[in-house]
Amino acid sequence: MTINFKRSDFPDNFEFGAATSAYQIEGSDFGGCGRSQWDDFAATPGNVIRGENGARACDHYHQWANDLDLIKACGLDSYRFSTSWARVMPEGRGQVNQQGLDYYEQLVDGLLERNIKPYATLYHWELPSALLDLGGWRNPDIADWFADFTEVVMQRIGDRVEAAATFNEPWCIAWLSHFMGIHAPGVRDIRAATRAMHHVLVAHGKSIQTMRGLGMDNLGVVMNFEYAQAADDTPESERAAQLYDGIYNRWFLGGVFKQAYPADILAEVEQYLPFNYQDDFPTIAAPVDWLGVNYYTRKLLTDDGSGLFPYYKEVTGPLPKTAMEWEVYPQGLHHFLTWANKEYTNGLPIYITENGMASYDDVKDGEVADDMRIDYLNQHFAAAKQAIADGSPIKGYFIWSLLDNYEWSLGYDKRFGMIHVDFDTLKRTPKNSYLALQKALA
Ligand code: IFM
Repeated sequence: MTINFKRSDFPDNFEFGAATSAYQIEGSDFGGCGRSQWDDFAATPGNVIRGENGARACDHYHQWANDLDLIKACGLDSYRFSTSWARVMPEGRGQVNQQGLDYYEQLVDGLLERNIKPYATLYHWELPSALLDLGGWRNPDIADWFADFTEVVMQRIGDRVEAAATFNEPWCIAWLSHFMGIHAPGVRDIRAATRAMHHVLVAHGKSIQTMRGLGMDNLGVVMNFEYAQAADDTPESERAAQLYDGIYNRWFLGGVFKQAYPADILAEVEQYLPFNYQDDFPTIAAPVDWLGVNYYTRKLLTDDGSGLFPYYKEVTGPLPKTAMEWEVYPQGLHHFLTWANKEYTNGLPIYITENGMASYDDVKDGEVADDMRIDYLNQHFAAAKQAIADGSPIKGYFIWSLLDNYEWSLGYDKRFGMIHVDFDTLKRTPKNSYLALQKALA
């Protein structure tokens, strides 16, 4: 099976890239990295499959040069990585681990030497445990702690990154982790979730202001989106889909681009927000230069019968599914790329900062035949191409992920990489999707 798009199908200077995150690949046991909420969450029985953690992960901390060579050999233009707060500031505040900064500096320089553009994301979920002790995302002071972390990192690498994002997926940081309890810190509490939904945006704004103060530009934020559809035509299911959409897709965009939270969600959660939360909107809406869109799937929703907000539950859909049990629905990507531009970003550059799929790949005779991934990428690149034709300023596409890696509470089984990683030997084997992309980009 082949990749059926070419560079010339996309505008000049369109960035073809791959993405990863620190905790999922680096190995948190190395280089003076501090403990993070994910180390503690994984050490608590029942949270993560087989109690797996990111202590070694892909050992990228030691194998980064080889991994960057693989990015180069694929013909990619850019690489999206994240910086671990716990690696750079093991206690979250105060003392800086110089080894951690040296590590990110050599990574950025290694990319530039290979003519690959570095796209940095400051936070992809490894909150230092010491800050969780202080309430983590529930504590309003976290916005200033995060601004300090931003300054420490960007004073070192800010002059050399092509672009920087504050957060990866505020919905996951707040809702998935503080309402659903599926990700660290595993809290299930509406007040905690609502406060986290607000504080993460204040932290975003302060981080943007900090980077501007350092003279940086090309700054953005990476949000995730899921296409929400009613499972049937009852008003209850329509309401379920609307509320899912509001929490997932409209809350964070609303804060950053409209200085307002969506009225339907606010009506339910305003009581949990901090007093005078509106005063934070000018900070939250500090101007950004681009939006990152992470997209994977759609969800079908219906009423959960609980009588409690958010009143919804998911229903299994009929479409083909990936190993995550996520339906393949490329129309959703086209929707978000056009809708976000029209309703929120009004012509600002948009990057697809994550898209890809998990499968149960294995190596047979040196080959990993991941046809479904090639097909998935063909369908989603076609959706992006259509969004460009429809007038959206889509500037690049980062495939999730470069390497098989730690899929959080699902451990190491769900393989998202274009490169297979044997988690015993750490051997890397480019899958057929990598080889097909290499050919298409040549
Ligand atoms: O692996 C994650 C990543 O950390 C954030 N976005 C979704 C990916 C797949 O679940």
